[in-house]
Parts: sequence; C-alpha cells; structure tokens
Amino acid sequence: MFVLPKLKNPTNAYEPYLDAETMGIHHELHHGSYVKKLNQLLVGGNLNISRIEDIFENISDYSGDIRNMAGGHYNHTLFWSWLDNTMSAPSPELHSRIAEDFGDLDAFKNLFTQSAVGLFGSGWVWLVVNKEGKLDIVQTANQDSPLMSDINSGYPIFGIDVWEHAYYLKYKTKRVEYVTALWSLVDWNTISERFSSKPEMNNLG
Ligand code: MN3
Repeated sequence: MFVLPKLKNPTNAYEPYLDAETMGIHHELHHGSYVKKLNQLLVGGNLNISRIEDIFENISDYSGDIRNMAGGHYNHTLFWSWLDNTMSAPSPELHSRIAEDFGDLDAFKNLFTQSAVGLFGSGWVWLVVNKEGKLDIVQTANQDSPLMSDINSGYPIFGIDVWEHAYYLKYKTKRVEYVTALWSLVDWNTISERFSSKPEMNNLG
C-alpha cells in the first residue's frame, strides 16, 4: 500500500510564497486522495505493485484511473521534495549543465516560467534529462509523468504543479505570480542530488 509522505516542514513554513491553507489542502486532500484511490484501485484489481515506476514502465497495461492516481502520487511526492524554505543553489555540476543547455540560471528560469505559464489547462512542467543526455523543459497534461512509457520524454529532476489547486486561493488566475514566487522555495540541494543520481540514459527506455 502506498502512503502519503510527510511535508518537509509545517504547512505555514512556505509562507508568504505558498500559503498554509493551500499547502494543507493540496497535500492532505488532493495528494491524499490520489494515494487513497490508487490503493483502492490496486486492491480492487488484485494488483500487487510496490513501485510506481513499475506502472509507468508499462503504462498502457493500466486503466486511465490508475494512470491518473499513480501519476498524481508520484508527481506530488517529487514536488514536495523540491520545496523548502532554505535558500540554496544548484551544485557546481548542475549549474554548469544549466549554463551549457540554457545559457545561464536566469535564462533557464525564464524559459521554465514561460512554459509553466503557457501550459493550457492542468498539468506539470518539468526539467528533465532527455534521451540525448541534455537538460530539457517539457510539459505533461493532467497527472502524466515524463517517465510514462508512452511519453518517455526524460528523467525528471525538477517540476512544478500548475493545476489551479496549487495556487488559486492565493494567486487566483495569476499563474505567473505563483510560478515566479515558487523560485524562492526551490530546494536546489534535492534537485542537484537527483541530477547526480539519475539513472544511465540507456535505462530510460
Ligand atoms: Mn497538485
């Protein structure tokens, strides 16, 4: 059975960028319901799955409901891991890769923010290591992951939830203000660790 992971901090520790009410609802109710429904679907289908990646690797074998709930659980688990209230910076290794692939850190942030603001409807924007081994910015719809076998756009090392439930209470329709504020909460330490521990490209399918 999958469990809802704890946030790194109390819900009010992300203020003023993310308000405590949004963090609480987003974590307990939205993410919590993905976990609960995923477990119900797996039990109901007699499916014994212990790794979400096992679902992603053969995503077309699973129902749309399992796709949505497994993606929702996986994506939000990553999202919380990438948010903290301690200012940090990319590791030298990641920083030089960002400079190589995007110009510099500010250019990357601008491109990523544009992609997040430009995504139509609900979904996620990701920084991935693609099959060529380059950093890339990709979008997914709904709760899809870049790791799903019918998408396969790279290994996500960072991503932002741009569903309205992530920002509507505080920012209303102003998604650009939410994404801009979020840069102050980005935990580059965790992202740098995920970058340096990424699997070999030939394991990405
Ligand atoms: Mn969400």
